[in-house]
Amino acid sequence: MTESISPAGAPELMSLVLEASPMVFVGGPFTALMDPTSGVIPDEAKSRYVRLMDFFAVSGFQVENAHRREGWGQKLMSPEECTPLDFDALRRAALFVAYPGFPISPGTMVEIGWMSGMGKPMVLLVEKGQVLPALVAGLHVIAPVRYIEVADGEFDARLLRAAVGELLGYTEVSGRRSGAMSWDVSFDMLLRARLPFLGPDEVLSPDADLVDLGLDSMAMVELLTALEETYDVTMPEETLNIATFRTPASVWSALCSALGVTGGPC
Ligand code: 5HM
Repeated sequence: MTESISPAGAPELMSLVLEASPMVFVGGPFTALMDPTSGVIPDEAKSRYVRLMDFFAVSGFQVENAHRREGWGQKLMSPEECTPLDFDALRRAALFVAYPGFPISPGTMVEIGWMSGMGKPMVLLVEKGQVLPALVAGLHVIAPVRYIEVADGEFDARLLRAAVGELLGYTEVSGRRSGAMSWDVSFDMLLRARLPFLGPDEVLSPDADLVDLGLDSMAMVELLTALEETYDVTMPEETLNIATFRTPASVWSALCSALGVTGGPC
């Protein structure tokens, strides 16, 4: 007998899920992108940041970004306002992802310095052919940094996912973190972000009880939407029940069936 999933009735649990989600701060050039007449960041540049933020939001991260906070230039803050806000956000962030800027963004350099000083992970999206300042190019020797090449700011989602997975300790194929089952890093990220009672260093076993780990009905619906968006798939009606969401293995196998992958790890 299967119970259907309803998002209703769990708003307080929703805030628990949100609190448990890791936060990513998205940085990059600001001043140099502002139109000199209007003071606003043009749509093309804005859409790159939005795509990057959407990538993380769909993976279950909370996303902070100063460009959006400051209305893309329309609500520009003073240096005394934005500096402590950014510093505080980076202190809380699990991850910093930024375009160093091409040409280099002075503010982003400061943020990179703060983050590496705190020993926290970051991904830098470096324009193809760009030569980074020496202390940024050499940062990976002293801090957890991954560099990803981009073309006109466009990033490869697979590379970014793999870099984030490495930095935050998720694994592309299981074994190290996910027990005996092979699932990919997106799945790991999407699921973990919704398990408030699973510690960041704990192994996510394929037969773990997801409800015990904090997956409530609201989070199940969110997870379903995130899986469908990330894997570009529609989960069949018959899989939308509590049994599917009982363990990582059952969710993964429903996803594999929806993707049409059978006979071995998907
Ligand atoms: O120097 P530049 O403006 O490119 O610095 C960009 C970085 O500084 C962004 O990552 C953003 O987080 C921060 N910043 C901010 O928060 C920069 C400005 C500059 O006007 C701002 N708020 N107003």
